[in-house]
Amino acid sequence: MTFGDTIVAPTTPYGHSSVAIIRISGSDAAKLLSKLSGGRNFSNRRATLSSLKDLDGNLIDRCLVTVFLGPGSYTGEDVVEIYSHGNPSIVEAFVNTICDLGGRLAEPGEFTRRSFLNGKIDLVQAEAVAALVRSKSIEASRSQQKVLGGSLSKILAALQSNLSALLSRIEHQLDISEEAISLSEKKSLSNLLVKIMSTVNHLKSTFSLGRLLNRGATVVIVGETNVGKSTLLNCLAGLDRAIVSHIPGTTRDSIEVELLLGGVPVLFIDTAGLRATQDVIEEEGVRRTYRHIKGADLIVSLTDNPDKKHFTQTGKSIISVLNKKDLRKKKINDKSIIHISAKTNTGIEALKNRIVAELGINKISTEDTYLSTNRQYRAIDSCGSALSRAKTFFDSNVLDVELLSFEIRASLDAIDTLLGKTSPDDILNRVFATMCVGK
Ligand SMILES: Nc1nc2c(ncn2[C@@H]2O[C@H](COP(=O)(O)OP(=O)(O)OP(=O)(O)O)[C@@H](O)[C@H]2O)c(=O)[nH]1
Ligand SMILES: [Mg+2]
Repeated sequence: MTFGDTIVAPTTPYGHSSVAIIRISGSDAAKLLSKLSGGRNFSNRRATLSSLKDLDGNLIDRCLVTVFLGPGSYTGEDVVEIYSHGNPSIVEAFVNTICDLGGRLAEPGEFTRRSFLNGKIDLVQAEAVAALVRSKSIEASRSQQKVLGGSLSKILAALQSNLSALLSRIEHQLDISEEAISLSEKKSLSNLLVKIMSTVNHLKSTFSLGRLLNRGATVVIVGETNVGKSTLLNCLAGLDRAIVSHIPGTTRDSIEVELLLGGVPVLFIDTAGLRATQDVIEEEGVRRTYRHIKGADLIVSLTDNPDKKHFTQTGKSIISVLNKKDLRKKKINDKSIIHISAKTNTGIEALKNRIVAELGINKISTEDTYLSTNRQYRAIDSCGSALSRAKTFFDSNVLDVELLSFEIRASLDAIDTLLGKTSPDDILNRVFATMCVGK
């Protein structure tokens, strides 16, 4: 399949670098290269040093070029990659000349979109390409590599095959007669449905870890003024990020630092200390603290005195931490509280371990396959809902085979949407628009 026009875009970011890559894809890609190189022939998949010139015959760059003939290319069409010197003027001259010769500047994600439309990858693999480029840790990128390699597609294909087998057995019953369904067949169909439901439920449950790995988590440090929140943030970050002082109410604006814990980007937010105040700026700071608490995945509640109460809020995970251990001689035997000294860097590893456990980061394995986008989660959720409705038919006295068949079809449709087989254009646009130009 080809899309009529030939697209071009730099695939490397704008700026000065040792090498920049310009990618061309489409039926005219090889022809355009031939014009740039003065009619030279290029072998498939062989990097060739070549002098490439503009329409006036002026040299743009002497650089490597590789041709990937379709369908064995990224997009499935003829693709040319030019590895030029990494200078924006050179890149611009290439893109302009190629457009003058009949190419068109690619839209964001258009190369990957062509790959999808040519059946080289499905939609979950296309999403993995976008996530791979955005991932903030090697663990997250490994996990997306697995999906790009087809791990999620394989699970979905097995699910489709089991659902299709179930559907054909149900429709066979429809062909015979509704009353004719035997008890043993009913039981066998119900068992198969339950088995499929457990796969779907498991897949659905992977989203929380997939989201954590790919999007990260937010930890908010909360407590009264002067307990050492900013000192703790600096200690965790290993740098002098927030102002620390003995004056209560030092921090007003929230201060954020992102750290990688077990491959997960964790955003730590140091907040204004909680207290009643007449100072309007500090009051705004406290308001912001409560706003951050609302959006937090986890709260680190800090005090500096064992007699003071910890911050509590229902519906939020909270780790209680007692700071300034260096100032206390008496040992405190409360195991539910983590004792630290942010000033002397004591107990910080234990606190990090607790944060890792509380967020579930220690449950992440790059061997596992996770759902990682809202779109994937919603599709699997609607597949599971259709199957749950189907299950209620088995639980009733009279099995309505027609309605049962309708729900199984609905669950299959949800998987088709997930793989992009029946996804409307606006969904495709949303998936590919998140990518960079040149991807
Ligand atoms: N001895 C000791 N002092 C600490 C420790 N942690 C913080 N401090 C001191 O406590 C004071 C307050 O520290 P901050 O980190 O500014 O406290 P805060 O909770 O951010 O205070 P606000 O911004 O006012 O809400 C400073 O003088 C710190 O040096 C600790 O572990 N041991
Ligand atoms: Mg502070």
